[in-house]
Amino acid sequence: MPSGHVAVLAGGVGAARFLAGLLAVHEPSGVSAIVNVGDDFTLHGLSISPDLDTVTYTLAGEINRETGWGRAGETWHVLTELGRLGGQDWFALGDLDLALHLFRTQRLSEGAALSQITAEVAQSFDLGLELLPVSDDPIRTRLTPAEPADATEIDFQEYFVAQRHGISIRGVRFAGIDEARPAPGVLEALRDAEVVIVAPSNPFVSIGPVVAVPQVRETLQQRRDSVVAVSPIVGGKSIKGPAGNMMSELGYEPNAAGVAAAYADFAATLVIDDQDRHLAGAVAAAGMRPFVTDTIMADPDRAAGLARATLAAPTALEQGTP
Ligand code: FO1
Repeated sequence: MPSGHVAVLAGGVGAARFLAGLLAVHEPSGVSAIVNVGDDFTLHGLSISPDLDTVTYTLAGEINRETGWGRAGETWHVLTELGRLGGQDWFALGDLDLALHLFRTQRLSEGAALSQITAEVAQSFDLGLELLPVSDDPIRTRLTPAEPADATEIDFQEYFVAQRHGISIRGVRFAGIDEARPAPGVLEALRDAEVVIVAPSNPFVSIGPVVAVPQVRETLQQRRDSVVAVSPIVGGKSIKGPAGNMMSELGYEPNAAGVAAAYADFAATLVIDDQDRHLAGAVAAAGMRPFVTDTIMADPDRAAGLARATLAAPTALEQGTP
């Protein structure tokens, strides 16, 4: 199993659980997590970075385990009062969580970069790993509803939270992506890591914005053989969130073979679940080497097992072990 540096491309809940497993089997100082910022938005004048915060709270042991986002032991005084006033309470910001948004917003107004603020927050929670937003520049995921035919784009959180990802979509765009630069440390981590892992996150709206940042995809393509992805789709469904439906809507097969088609140009190996063993041939036909194991992270031990298997996958495949 690789003992050198590991870089992980990450979205929200699934990636956070995977990273927690990875830190149980690998030295935290040898891990760089490169996190999606396409879900970021501004509400109540506050800068909110849901995926960075989900990773932070999960690794700090402070995550709300039922929702997978927000703080454990949270209180909701501000949100309740906001609702009473007739304010915007559709996006649930708890009292403890609000403190982080106040801190981030204030530091941004002072001119600090998101990567700097993220490092300060990670340090305050004693996370141990290098936590990086993929970019300090604003990237905003925007989706076009499938209906009506003249529907205009909506913001990611409008789709995900306000509409409960209950509508079909026909397009995804990352506003700001052409001007976005990789945050300091991102390309270095991607070039220098012994292995790059694509965490089990939504290929289109979590990993999509990360690999769309200029130079990121190209950097991965140059070292494709040591890039390993974990399929977030098991048995034709996403473990959490809308990835399965979104794949069909965007013209991909809603299974591990569809994930392989989305990643094959920059990742050589795809870790798929035992339940999807029958798809190994289709994954290979889509251009990735399948590695079959248990990918369900129902508890910390299984998340650690998945991290260990993922790290070992490229070598195991080269040595011919299934
Ligand atoms: N997701 C929801 O479904 N409803 C919410 O009210 C909500 C609030 C929220 C607050 C802070 C935070 O960091 C995340 C929050 N999320 C909420 C999750 C978040 O919108 C999504 O999980 C991600 O953007 C998708 O990865």
